[in-house]
Parts: sequence; structure tokens; C-alpha cells
Amino acid sequence: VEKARRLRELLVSPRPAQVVGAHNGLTGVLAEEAGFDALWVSSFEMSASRALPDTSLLTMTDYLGTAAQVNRATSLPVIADCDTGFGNALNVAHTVREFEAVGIAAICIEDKVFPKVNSFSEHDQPLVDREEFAHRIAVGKQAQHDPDFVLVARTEAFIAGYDTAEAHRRAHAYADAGADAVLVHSKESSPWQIEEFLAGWNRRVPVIVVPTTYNNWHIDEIGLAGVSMCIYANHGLRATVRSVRQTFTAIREYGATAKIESSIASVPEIFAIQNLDEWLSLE
Ligand code: SPV
Ligand code: MG
Repeated sequence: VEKARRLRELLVSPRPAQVVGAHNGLTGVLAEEAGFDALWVSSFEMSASRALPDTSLLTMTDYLGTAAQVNRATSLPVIADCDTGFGNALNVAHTVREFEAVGIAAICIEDKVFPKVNSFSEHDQPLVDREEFAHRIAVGKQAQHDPDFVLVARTEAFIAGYDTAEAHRRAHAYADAGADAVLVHSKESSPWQIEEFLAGWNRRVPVIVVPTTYNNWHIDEIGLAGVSMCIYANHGLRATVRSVRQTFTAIREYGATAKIESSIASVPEIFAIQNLDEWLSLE
């Protein structure tokens, strides 16, 4: 549909698209207001918002409901993080159809074994067989009804400790299987793995990066290096935690909220996000 087409345009535009993590309608609206191009409905944020670890605990319907909520709240295209795809090739096919049916522009699945652990955890990060994951991609692509729906294949080769040759083998296999873009993840503090990957990549499908740890890589350099899309995956959630913690501590400390009023949003600001006037005018 329309949003999927817009996401495809972002992936091929010469400027690198800037995408930010969101896990509810509110953060989606704030991201749109800030001028981001699209939204990443992050498994890390989604699980953390329930005070749960990002270890494949939530179900596919939890992910679907959250992505749909974010999607309805904004006019931006949504890329839904679907972890390992919730099972085998048929689960991926079902996931594609369910997300497509609620107007999500894209899903992203990664080549880790279910149940997975967040990529930044020191825990083991085993990968599924390359051919098996390519098969899941091929079946997922075959299942989609809207030709514009985007299936992103994410390789965790670097996260699992493999080298650039393995990341290339996997990314090529997934592109051969029909992936519309590849997301290459790295947890290094500089972008050297991503740069090495890009240097040997023939650009047949767009590359997406998540510069959480190599966070000094400027968007202009990211574009020059040949990246199509940059995802700031969890910054809204991390900002929320810091800010709510400070506010709650201050209320307990002062015993009155007057001192912190100027550092928190006003009630009318929230009304505006809620579109209160527009809603009331419906009656
Ligand atoms: C997420 O935001 O859930 C991601 C990115 O998948 S990461 O946390 O880096 O694995
Ligand atoms: Mg995730």
C-alpha cells in the first residue's frame, strides 16, 4: 500500500533515511514531529516497556498489536522488528500476511536461533543455518499479497562473532532469496565492521544499519559510506527512563511538584498529542 511504497522510496533515495525506535502511539507521534522518515517498532523497547527482557518472551500477536498501534498513530511508514520470525518458514509467511493486513510497511527478521537474546547481551548468540534462513526469506516473500510490502533480512553474523566473509555470504544468500534490504548489525564501538561490509558489497539491495554502539558515525558519513537507512533503535526509551527517574526522584525529594513543572510537558501539550480538540469536534 501507500506506506510500503514510501518506504521503498526511502530505501532507494540518495539521502540516507533516518528511522527511530517507537513502541507506542505516543513515541510514534513524537518521532513524526521531530521529522524522522520512518519508525522502527523495536523488540528491545517493546519488551522493556513491559519491564521484560528482549528474549523472545512476547508473542507474535503482542508484536502485531504494538506495531499496529504505532502505525495508526502516525503517517510514517513502520518497520516492525519481528525478531527471528516466530518459528520456521511458515511462521514467517503467516507473520508477513498478518503485518501486511494491518498496513505495516515492512517487517525485519534476523538469522538468530529462537529464542533469541538482545544483540548487546553477552549471552551466546547462535545463528540458524544460512540456507534455512534464506528459505524463510523466500517463503515470506512468496506469501506477501502487496508487491510493495518490504521484507528486511537482518544478519547477526558480526554479533555472533563471525567475520565479514560470513556476513557477505549471508547477506548475498538473503538477497538471492528475495530480501528487499539487508540489515547488518554490529556491536563494535567504531563502524569498522560495517565499513568493511560495505566495501565488499555490490549494492544490489539497500543496506540498513543500527549505530547504537558506533554512535559517533555522523549521518553524512553514513550516507557517503553507501548506507540507505539508519535506525536509532532505542533512544526514545532510554530518554524516557532517565527523565522519568529524575522527575519521580524530585517529587519524592521536594514533596511538591512546583519545582519540576518547567522540566516536564504541560497538560495542554499532552492534549495536543491526543488530538483532543479534533476528537471532541466529532460529536
Ligand atoms: C531492537 O531495537 O530491538 C533491535 C536492535 O533489534 S538491537 O537492540 O540492537 O538488537
Ligand atoms: Mg530487536
